[in-house]
Amino acid sequence: MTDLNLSKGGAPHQTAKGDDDTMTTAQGAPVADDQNWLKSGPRGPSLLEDQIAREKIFHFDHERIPERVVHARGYGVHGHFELKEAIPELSRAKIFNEVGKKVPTFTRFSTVAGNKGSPDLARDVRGFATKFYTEEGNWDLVGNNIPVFFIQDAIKFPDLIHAAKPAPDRGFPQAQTAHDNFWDFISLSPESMNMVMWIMSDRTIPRSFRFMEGFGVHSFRLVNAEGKSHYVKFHWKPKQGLQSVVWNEALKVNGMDPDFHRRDMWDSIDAGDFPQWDLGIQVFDDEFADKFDFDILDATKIIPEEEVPVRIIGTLTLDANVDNFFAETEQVAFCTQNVVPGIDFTNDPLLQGRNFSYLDTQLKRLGGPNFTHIPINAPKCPVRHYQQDGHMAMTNPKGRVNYEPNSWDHGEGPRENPQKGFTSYPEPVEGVKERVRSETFADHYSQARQFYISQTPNEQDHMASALTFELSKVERMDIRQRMVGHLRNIDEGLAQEVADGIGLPELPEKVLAARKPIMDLKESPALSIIKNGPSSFKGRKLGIYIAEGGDADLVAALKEAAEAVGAMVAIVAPHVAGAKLSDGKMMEADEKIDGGPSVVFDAVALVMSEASAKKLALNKPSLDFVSDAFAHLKFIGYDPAVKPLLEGAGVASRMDDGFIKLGSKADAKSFLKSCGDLRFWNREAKMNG
Ligand code: HDE
Repeated sequence: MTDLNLSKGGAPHQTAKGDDDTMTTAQGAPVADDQNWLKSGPRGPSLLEDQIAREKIFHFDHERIPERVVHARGYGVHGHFELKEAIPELSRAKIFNEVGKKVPTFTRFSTVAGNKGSPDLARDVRGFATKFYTEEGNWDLVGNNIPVFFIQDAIKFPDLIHAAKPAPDRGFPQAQTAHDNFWDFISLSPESMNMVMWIMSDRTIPRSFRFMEGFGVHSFRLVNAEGKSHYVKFHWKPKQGLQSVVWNEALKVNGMDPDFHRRDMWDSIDAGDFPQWDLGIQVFDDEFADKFDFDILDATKIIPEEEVPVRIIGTLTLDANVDNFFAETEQVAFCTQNVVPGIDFTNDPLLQGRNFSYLDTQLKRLGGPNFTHIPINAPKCPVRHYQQDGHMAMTNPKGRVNYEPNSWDHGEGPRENPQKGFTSYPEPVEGVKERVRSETFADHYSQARQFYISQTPNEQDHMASALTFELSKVERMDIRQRMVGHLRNIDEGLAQEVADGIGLPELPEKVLAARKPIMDLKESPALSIIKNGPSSFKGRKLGIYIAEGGDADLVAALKEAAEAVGAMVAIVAPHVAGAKLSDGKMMEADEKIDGGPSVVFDAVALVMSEASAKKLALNKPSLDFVSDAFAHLKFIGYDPAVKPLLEGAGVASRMDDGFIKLGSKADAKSFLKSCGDLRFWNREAKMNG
């Protein structure tokens, strides 16, 4: 039964049951017919008079607002921050001093380069911006999933972004850096070399937003009640552990499910599996800053965690999806200048420029100065001031006084409060007015090398492949050569591998370094993803490919074992209606094989009869399911009956310890345990060799 009523002319009519569900115009007038424009007779011309249709179309015509100039594609989630350890000795901010109090938050994850409709798994930096609605006003920590940045001075940001985005003449490529303009700019900007190592690593192809770290990037200040300041770098550590995909998988995911990351976030929150991050701080003082090898104001440098440990002080839990994507995710306006008393800026020239840019861009994007009235941006503490009017003013100030000092409302109206109010840290400042880059920013290669040597061999291979892939898309030989010339300052082995990969007959000259690189910085294990993975399959997704005659007990055991470790399960079958298993019962599928490829799962299991496996060995999506899972180093659980499918996919003779035989339902548990390693990395060298 449908509740669809068709009128004489065939137009549908679903009528209201009462007042509560009566449709109205934006002015609140009840609407009698939402299917037909007012006409002069049934076949007559439409009448301009129809105020209801005109209002509806007018609003539709203006539905889009300018997309963000960078970070256009993003996904927002509500949550809360809970302080675990108070730090009054460091900061007077209440958010850092009331242990156990839950401060509401809104976090938006994003890619940087692509347009709003670009695929989620583009190789790109991810934004990780959090708005804390504290009782002392909003604090925005607008960070990335990479702790360093491309450039040292904000004045270069438009150039960087122009070079990364589609070329102005042809309007492509979309959401990728594998093109001449990007590498031209990068190869002419030695300061970006540390960031280049990070973006060519698997950090830029995360498996999920849930499995990424976040970083405030800049050195900020924490200031305590006595006015004493410490420097701080903010870190988000995912409790879920780190995980990325492999490049070939990313390419396929983008085709199969361009919404992969947002869907993953939505699904896990919807399922009650709330991702969490610990907030960590690296705290240091001027004495450390003076003796550190690099300038702490230079955003192209990290402070290794092994040198200044990350102290965990609280936890962010993301526990609610948005009600409305536009109202919340699209309209949220982060501004780096939003800080609360007890948190302050430093002179990092990138941060200083950002403090101008974010406020400025919101004016264009949201259309006026009152974007703080939009619910997602409005502080959740009292707001009192004499700012007024402007486009879309949503508050309704009363009375005759709109200035201060005044004689009307003393004792009631807002007045400055030297004790509670924000005071800037009185850092002494003097100097010659000049456009200059500090000499202390001149080291461009040392930390790039440190990042590279801190990776596992698999990760190093991925970096060489990524550089080779990207530079192979660069048409100009001089740009390719220049890049390899930079790599020689980082690691000769890497430079050689890339040079071979792109077919350079000989290694180009090293690019002249502004300062001699430090070649013996210690490895920092914290920089590797694989060294910081999870120890279980919790929060990951198992795809079970079933077909006619599959062992029903085994499927049930796999589901149970996966759920026991906190993993999600999806049943994939040749038809979405499912398959009849060995118990004669029909098991419904979540996905038809064409829409449920192995690339969207972290591990797969194959459960079907030999006859089904033979049949499916002729089916391309089924073969891809297996051969991709193999190529992407996934753990593959298999019922021995599926041999014909393994043979068809060309993996039967290449089976390794990443294949786990599911001889009986008892094997399900140990399979899920193995899956906790996420990928069978040993396979990779054999694949390439
Ligand atoms: Fe941004 N950046 N940025 N950025 N950025 C924007 O602000 C800018 C930088 C970051 O989910 C814009 O509201 C300049 C570093 C995130 O809404 C814009 C410079 C880091 C987001 C802007 C930087 C970031 C943005 C575009 C160089 C990591 C998305 C729309 C000085 C620490 C926030 C908007 C969201 C967005 C400017 C560099 C992170 C134009 C000038 C470094 C996560 O204002």
